[in-house]
Amino acid sequence: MERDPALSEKLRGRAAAGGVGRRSTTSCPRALRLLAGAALAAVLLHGGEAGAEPGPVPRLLVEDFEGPEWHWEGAARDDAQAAEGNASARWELPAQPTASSFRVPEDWSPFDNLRFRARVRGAASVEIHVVAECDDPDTDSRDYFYRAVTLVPGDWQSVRMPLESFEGSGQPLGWEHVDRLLFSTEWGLGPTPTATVYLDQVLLTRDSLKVDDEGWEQGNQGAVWHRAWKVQNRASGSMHLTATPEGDVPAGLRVGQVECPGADLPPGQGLRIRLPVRVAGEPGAAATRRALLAAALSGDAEGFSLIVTAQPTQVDGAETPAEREDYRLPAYLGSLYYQTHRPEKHPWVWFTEAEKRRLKALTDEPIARAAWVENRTCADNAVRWWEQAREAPRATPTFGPLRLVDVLNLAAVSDEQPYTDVARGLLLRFASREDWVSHRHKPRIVDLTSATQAMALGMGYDALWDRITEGERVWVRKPLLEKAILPYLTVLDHRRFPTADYRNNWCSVVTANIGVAVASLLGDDPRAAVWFHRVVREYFAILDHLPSDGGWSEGLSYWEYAVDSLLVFAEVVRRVTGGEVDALQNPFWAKTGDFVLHNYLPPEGWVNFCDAQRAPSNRAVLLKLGQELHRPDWNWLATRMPFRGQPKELLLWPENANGERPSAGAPRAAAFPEVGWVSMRSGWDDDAVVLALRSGYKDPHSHLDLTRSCCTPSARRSSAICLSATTRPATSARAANPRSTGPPPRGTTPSS
Ligand SMILES: [Ca+2]
Ligand SMILES: [Ca+2]
Repeated sequence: MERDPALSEKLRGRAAAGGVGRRSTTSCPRALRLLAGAALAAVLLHGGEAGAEPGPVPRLLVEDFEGPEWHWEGAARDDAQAAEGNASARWELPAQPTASSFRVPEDWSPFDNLRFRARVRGAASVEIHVVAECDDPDTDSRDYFYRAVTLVPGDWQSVRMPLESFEGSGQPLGWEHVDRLLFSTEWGLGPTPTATVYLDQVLLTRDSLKVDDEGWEQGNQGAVWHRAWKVQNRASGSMHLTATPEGDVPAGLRVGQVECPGADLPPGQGLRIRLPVRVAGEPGAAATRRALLAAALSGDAEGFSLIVTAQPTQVDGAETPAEREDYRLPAYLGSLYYQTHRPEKHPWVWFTEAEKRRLKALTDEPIARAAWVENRTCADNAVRWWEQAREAPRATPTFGPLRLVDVLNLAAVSDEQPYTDVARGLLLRFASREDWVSHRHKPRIVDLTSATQAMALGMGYDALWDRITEGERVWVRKPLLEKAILPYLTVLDHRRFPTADYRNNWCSVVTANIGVAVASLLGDDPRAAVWFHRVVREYFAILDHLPSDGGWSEGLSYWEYAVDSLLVFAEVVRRVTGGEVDALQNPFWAKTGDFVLHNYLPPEGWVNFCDAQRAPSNRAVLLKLGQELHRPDWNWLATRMPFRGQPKELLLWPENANGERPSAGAPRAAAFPEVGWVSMRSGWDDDAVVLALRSGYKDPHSHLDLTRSCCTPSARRSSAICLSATTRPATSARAANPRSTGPPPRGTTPSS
């Protein structure tokens, strides 16, 4: 490989004092997230079950509570109440915490929904878990899918639960092997009210319609856009469709008449539903752009949907009344901003010409030297692997996908053609990986590993777009969609973990990394603007739910892991929108660097109430925050941290990284009340004494013991006393989080 000797000198060689640390042998996944437009987001409730007669849609009766032989534990047959037939199950709360049966159909996989009827006699709503056990006898505990649902007092209600909205716990064998059905008030749902719950008519059903969101298409007249969906009839009979708008249209946008061919849709046939949307102003005008931006950032933009109603066409002589089905198709109208504002050509996020100049300038920064040396080492290891594996098409890389970013960095600053060639080869190899989700995180369908892979591939796809053929682009896009973006959107649709668990590092890492991948597809896929809009909204929801005091309950290590990903995506959003959307204006950023600063134990130690042995070590995070928030004391801290991070840090490295030690008059104490954490110090010199206290909610990454104090081993001269106390977790914090009702997610360490 031909090399520029001067550059090589800068990028390799011996580390400067305090420079090169050891790179961990495990790669540190950074997740990405994307949103997909699974349109069947909502759990729709409506009455009028048609009974046990086979209707036009495949369905299977699980239980009608009519049979002579009773096999339910925890519930009794009731002949006075019935939603269908003559009997139901009577479940007395709180005396019987669960009602369950082993006599259920085994294979649920052909169906989309579990449905049942329920009636609550009592003063308050009852929150229950519905659990489908599919136990693997080779694992110690029971393995199952579960989901919470709230039943309200009053008349019989119908509950429809999409099977894809269920979370897995343990290693469930799959929907083909269900062996038990439970209704339960246990697993962290809070106090169970006194109530009688009647259950009846438990069914497995299939959706008649398959709905695919097709995103945005531009109309003939330039100013008109169409939101489009494709709908297919999977039922055995014809369906009559109508589409009705529901909800408010964001200010500045106008919607026209829904185009939904009203004719009967024969079985197996599909049609497109289109919603014309235009901006109420001059296309391209500044006011129009502002209106679109406001729609993208306003919560109102989420309110508008189409309700598609499918009515089976009555068959002559049929005795069973045809049953109507409703489908909610969220329009996400605010996404029009990203559709009309997408960049013109690749690369538009990373490794643009301006970005290459920044990276090249960074090779002269002494403080970045260790990162470059590490980058060169990692990239050259990848090149060596590639040279051996090039002729073995089935060989998949023995290292993590972030190595692709290392190679791209080198390609950007060195102009050495082999790095570009190897990056292209790695991009295609990583795309062909069979499993994107780590084995130990299954049955999750998105995890830190898959999101990190999506981010790296998204960066590579954007950077190498004009170096690969359209066939190769499809080769990358397809798994990127099917193995990362669409699963993430399914999880987001149903608010499954990690989405909405805002203070868990998974939520930040997965959302931000999927977002990077989606950004790379803007302009290449008509759905990407919708996905990007949804990721950005989830991203801002995360920022709004993080502690306003800047603390992080999971401690410094997870703070760094999550904040790194959040910062990278903030930069992506800036670049995609030309700076019009700037997440760094969010108040979360104003104080969060202080969380690290005030827990610094000079010269190289940290106050530690959590698993945080290696952290913090990513200097770029603090440097970026210091520059953006005008905090030279954060920059100063960054320069004192040993480099143990990833070369990926270089993506965030700011141009001006000058730091200043906190002045003598600077605050020497900081409180982070939302995470129950206080740190005080005698000063900012290396012989400072630090006293830190922690109390309150104990999350899975904390290490607190009641009434026990611990001394963090002092690094050389300074010393710290850390005191902690625990309290029971707040009930509300658990009740708000369906994930915490099952076992905690496994493998949440940053080095997964
Ligand atoms: Ca019944
Ligand atoms: Ca088991």
